[in-house]
Amino acid sequence: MPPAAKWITCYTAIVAHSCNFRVDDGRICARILCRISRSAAQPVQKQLEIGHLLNKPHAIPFPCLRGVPLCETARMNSTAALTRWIKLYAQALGFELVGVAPAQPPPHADSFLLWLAQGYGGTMDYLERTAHLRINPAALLEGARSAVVVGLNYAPAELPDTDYRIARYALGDDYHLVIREKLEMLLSALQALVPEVQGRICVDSAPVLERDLAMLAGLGWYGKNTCLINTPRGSYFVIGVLLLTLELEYDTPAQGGCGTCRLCLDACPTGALVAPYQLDARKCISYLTIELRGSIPEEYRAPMGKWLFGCDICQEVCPFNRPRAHQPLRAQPTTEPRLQPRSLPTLAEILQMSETEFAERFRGSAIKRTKWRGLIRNALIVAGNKRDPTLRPLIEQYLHHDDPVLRETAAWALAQLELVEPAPAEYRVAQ
Ligand code: B12
Ligand code: SF4
Ligand code: SF4
Repeated sequence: MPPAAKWITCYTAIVAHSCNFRVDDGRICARILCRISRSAAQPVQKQLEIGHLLNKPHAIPFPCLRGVPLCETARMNSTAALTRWIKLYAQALGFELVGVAPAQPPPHADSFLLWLAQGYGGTMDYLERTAHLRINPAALLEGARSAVVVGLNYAPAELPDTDYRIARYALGDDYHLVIREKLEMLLSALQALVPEVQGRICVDSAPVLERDLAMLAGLGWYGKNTCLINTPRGSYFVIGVLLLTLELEYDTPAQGGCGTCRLCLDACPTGALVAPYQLDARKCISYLTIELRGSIPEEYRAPMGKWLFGCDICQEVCPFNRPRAHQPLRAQPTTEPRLQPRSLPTLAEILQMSETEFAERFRGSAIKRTKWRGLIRNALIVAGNKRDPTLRPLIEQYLHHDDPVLRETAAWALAQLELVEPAPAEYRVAQ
C-alpha cells in the first residue's frame, strides 16, 4: 500500500501567491491547486492537473513557481527533485548562484586555524571564539546534512560620484538583511513541502566558513586575493548559507585558478596580501575601516587614500571582474532592487553629521557596522589625504572632541593639510 498522500500549503511570498502541493512518498506535485491573486481584491482560482503539464513540458503556467518546471521534477526521485526545486526556487528569489554541499567540516579548516594562530585576524576575536563551530557546520544545526549556498551579485551599474570611496557591497541595503529575508522565504516554502525539515540560515550571523562551503558547492574557487571567484561572473557576489537536515544531491567543488597572475598582490596599497591566499587582516583597509574600533595605525592612513568604508582594489584589478566578449556576465550590474546604490552624502556632510543623523541616514545599510565614531574617524583620514583646505574647519571641530581617537585622527588630518607635497595620486587623476 503506498503511504497516504497529504496536502500541504506553501506561501510563496515572492509573488504573493499560494499553492498546495501534494507530497507522496518519493514524488511531489501529482496535482497542484494554484490560487493566483494578482490583486488582493480579485483572487483567481485555478486547478491544474499534472498530467496536463506532462504533455506540455514547456508550458508551465505557474506564476507562483516561476521557472520551476514541476512537470520535470515530478518525474524524478525526491532527492533529485527537491534539490532541483530548491535551486530553481533560489534562482526565482534572485540568487544568481546556488549550489549544494555536504554539511561537513570545510576543507580549509586547518588553514583557517593557522591563520588565527598567526594573529592575522587582529581584533576580530569572534572568529577565534567560534572557531570550533566554523570548522564543523553540523554543530550549528543538529542533524545537518546539507548546505545550500547562494551567491548574490552586488556590482553596481556605475560607481557613485562621491569624493571618497565605499566598497561596492555596501552601496545599497545591508546584504545580510536581503539574503536572510530571501533564505527565510526559501526555508518556509521548503518546510511546506517537507514539514519535518529543519534549517538554519547563516549570513555572517552564524559562524560558518562561508567561502569554503561555497567553494564545495561549486560557486567559485579561491583567488590569490582570498575572494571566491566564479569564472563566468567574477567575485562581486556575497554569500549566504542555509543548513538543512535534508539529504540533497551535492555539486562538485568549483575548479579554477589564477595561474601566474598576481595583480592583486601587487596592487594592494597596504601589503595586506602577504602571500597568495594569505590576507593579514590587520593591514587590510576593509578591516581597518570597518572592524577596527580604535585608532588606525598611522602607516596605513596615507595608503587608505579615498577609501572611507571597505576596499575593492584587489577585486578591481582582477581580470575575472572585467567583462569579455566570451564572458559578458562579469561585473554585470545587480538586478536586486535593494542592492542598488543609495544616495550618499559628501565628505563635508559626513564630517558634519550628528550621531542621530548617522543612524537615520544609514539605517538598513552595512555602513552602520562601523558606527558613527568609526565613520568620522575614517572621514578625517580621507579628508587628510585629500588635502583640501576648505575642509579645515570641519576637521578642527574634532580637535577637542571627547573621543581621544577622533582628537588624535583630527590632529593627524590637519597635519596632512600642512604638507607641501601634492595630494596622493588618486586625488589628482580623475577616476
Ligand atoms: C572576517 C572577514 C573579513 C575580514 C578578513 C578577510 C579574509 N580574507 O578572511 C576582512 C574585514 C578583512 C574582510 C574583508 C572583505 N570581505 Co569579508 N568576511 C569575513 C568573514 C566574516 C569571515 C572570513 C574568514 O573566516 N576569514 C578567515 C580566513 C582564514 O579565511 P580566508 O581568507 O577565506 O582564507 C581561506 C583561504 O585563504 C583558503 N586557503 C588557505 N590557503 C590556501 C591555499 C590555496 C592554494 C587555496 C586555493 C586556498 C587557501 O583557506 C582559508 C580558510 O578558509 C566572511 C563571512 C564568513 N562567515 O565566512 C566574510 C566574507 C569572506 N567577506 C566578504 C567580502 C565581500 C569582503 C570584502 C570584499 C568587503 C570589502 N569590499 O571591503 C573584503 C575582501 C577582502 C579580501 N581580499 O578578502 C564575502 C566574500 C565574498 C566572496 N565572493 O569571496 C564574505 C564571504 C561575506 C559574505 N557573506 O559574502 N572580511
Ligand atoms: S581589500 Fe584592499 S587593503 Fe584589503 S587586501 Fe584587498 S586591496 Fe588590500
Ligand atoms: S588579480 Fe589575478 S591573482 Fe589576484 S585573484 Fe584575480 S586572477 Fe587571481
